[in-house]
Amino acid sequence: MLGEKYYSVRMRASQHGSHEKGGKHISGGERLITFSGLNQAVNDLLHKGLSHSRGTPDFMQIQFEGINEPIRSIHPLPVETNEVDTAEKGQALARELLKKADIPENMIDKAFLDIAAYSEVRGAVLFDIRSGKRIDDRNEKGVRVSRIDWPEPDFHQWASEHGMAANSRIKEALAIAAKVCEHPNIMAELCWSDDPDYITGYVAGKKMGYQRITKMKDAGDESGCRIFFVDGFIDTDSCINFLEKQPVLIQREEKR
Ligand code: PML
Ligand code: MG
Repeated sequence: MLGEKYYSVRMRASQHGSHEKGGKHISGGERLITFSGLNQAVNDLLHKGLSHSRGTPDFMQIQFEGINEPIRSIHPLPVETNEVDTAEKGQALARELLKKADIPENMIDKAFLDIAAYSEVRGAVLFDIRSGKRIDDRNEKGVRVSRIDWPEPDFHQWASEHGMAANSRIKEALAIAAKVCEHPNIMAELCWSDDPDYITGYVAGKKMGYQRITKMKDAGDESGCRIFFVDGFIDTDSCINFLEKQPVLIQREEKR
């Protein structure tokens, strides 16, 4: 499978003009696929951008490019679902989980204070747990985890083994979290959706895996969050390069 040529396909959609012209971000998506899958991938991404609860786009860009770099295969993280009935309890649990991932408590407080300011960022924010500052210089674009996919048959098999819904939202979030946690200097990820009708979020870390939290915000709220907590001695450019450029396919661990 990995001997074939692969293509990275990326989509972004916005409303009231392109992102560059100040349009509202509606949707984005990533695929990594062989030539025979391009047609389907482009159609899937078109559908994703056109049928979004954040609104109808009037700008969309879908592009693909051939990948020459070797593809790395990464296993999905173990998953747990934590049920909570209020956003306050969800946020409190997320803080506890970040503490377990060795993020200092004062840095967790600082990150949560800054979340409102980060909510306009389309991609992720790199948050340095030593200085308490954002260290990517990407402004409202943020860091976009790209060149990533989880081939459908393997994902479906994994989902049925784990009693999880086999939907593309969960697949994409798990794939991003697995790639992010693969980086040696990223200690944890905190994420919830900017879609008004999706309130489940997660904290992910190398040891704790992918910890879903069923309520991170109230329904109707269009502000999301994706923060990568990084160790301050990081080479920021090489970390961003890994997240954006290293091709990765997720593959479940075969049961023995
Ligand atoms: C998103 O939709 O942008 C992120 C969704 C994160 C949670 C997915 C899940 O595990 O249900
Ligand atoms: Mg979204």
